This record gives sequence, C-alpha cells and structure tokens, in this order.
Amino acid sequence: MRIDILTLFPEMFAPLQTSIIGKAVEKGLVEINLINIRDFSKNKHKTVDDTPYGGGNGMLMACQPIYDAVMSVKTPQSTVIYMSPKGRTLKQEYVKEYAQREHLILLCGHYEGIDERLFDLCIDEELSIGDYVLTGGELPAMVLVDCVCRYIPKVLHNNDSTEDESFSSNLLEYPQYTKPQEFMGLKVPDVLISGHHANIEKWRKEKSLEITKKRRSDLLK
Ligand code: 21W
Repeated sequence: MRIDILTLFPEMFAPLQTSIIGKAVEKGLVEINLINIRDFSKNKHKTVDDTPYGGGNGMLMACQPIYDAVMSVKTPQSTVIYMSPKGRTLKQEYVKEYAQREHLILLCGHYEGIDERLFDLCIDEELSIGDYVLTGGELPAMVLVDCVCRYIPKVLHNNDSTEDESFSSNLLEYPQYTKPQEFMGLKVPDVLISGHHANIEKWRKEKSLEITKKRRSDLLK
C-alpha cells in the first residue's frame, strides 16, 4: 500500500518513523510519502491561505495549492480522504476497507478549513476521528495510518488483527497480568496460574463480557 500525506506541517509526522509503523516502512510493507502543500503555492510569498468570502474569523486554505498537490499524486487507483470534523466518524469497519485500497491520499486541513470547491474537484470522502476539536487534520491522519497499517499483511507479528474478528470482536479486553505473581500484596488470579486452558479461556470470556456490560453496553447490541 502507498499512503501520501498532504500537509502544511510534515515535521509533525516524525512519530511514524518509530515503532511498528516505522518497521513496516523499513520493510517496504507500506510506502508513506509526506508532501508539503506549501511547495505547490504559485504566489511570491508561498502563501496557502486566504480570507473567507462573506467575511468572518480566520483563514481558509485556498484552492490552487491543494488542487495541484492532490493532482501531483492522484491516479485512478487513489482514494482522496480529507481529514475533517464534518466527516463520517472513523470506525474499525472502515479501517478494514481502507486497508484494501491500493493508494490513500490523506489531506490534512489547518486554519478554518478548505475552499468548498475542492470537494467537487479532487476529494472522494471526508473523515473525522471523533467528536472533539483539534487544531488540524495531522493527528487524525496519523491515527488513520496507524490503524490501517495493522491490517497490512506482516505488519503485526502475532495475528492480533484477525483476532479482532473472532469472539473478542466488540468486547472490551479481559484483565491481564505478568510477573511477579504477587506485587504490593496483590495476587494474580489463581485460574491464570492453574495451567488449565479451558478454564482460563472461560474466565477471560466472562471477564470481557462483564467489563463490556459495565462500561460499554452499547457494544453488546
Ligand atoms: C476544527 C478545523 C474545527 C475547523 C465554520 C467556519 C480533522 C478533526 C480535524 C478544525 C473547525 C478531525 C468553523 C476530529 C477534529 C480538524 C481542525 C471548524 C469552526 N466552522 N477529527 N468556522 N476532530 N480539526 N471551525 O478536529 O481538522 S479530522
């Protein structure tokens, strides 16, 4: 898979070079390109924003630099996603779909948004990551890259992603413990030390159900 990220702040994406995603890029499992929208500005001062027609506070990202930046990478195989508070809210179901695409182009907005005409010209969909207000689309784009990459074959070592689809799907995680057996007077539950795999599995399912009922009963519907 190839992911092109269009942003005014490419340096914000340094974390993608670390950890599991960094490894995936190194191994060539995913190609991530950062494109600075400002490089496409055709005016003298390399500006990318302008005041909104009709008045009002703040600045908008203008058509020309974004249009040219998108067109420099867009092919018939591309899906252009504008990270936007007005988009549909990201769900795991969408993550799996995005992971099947050949080429994602993620457009990160800043300021008050982008010129509306860009939606008709070069944007396929709008995507939010949740109901809270951020300062721009960069963190949302990183969230999307992170969760999509988990579904690219060989990115995860164990098969955590396929495990999502088994019984555990739509349930919160059961409690987990590692060594030592006792810490500050608190003991690991006996069943986990018993070595009785059927009992352990039963206990985990029960605990998952219990915590899901308590905290996220909406997931059980
Ligand atoms: C926040 C931009 C609010 C614009 C009309 C005129 C991308 C985001 C963002 C941001 C406004 C995502 C207004 C969850 C997010 C993002 C920056 C609107 C008021 N309306 N997912 N002026 N949350 N946020 N400004 O904030 O770009 S995906």
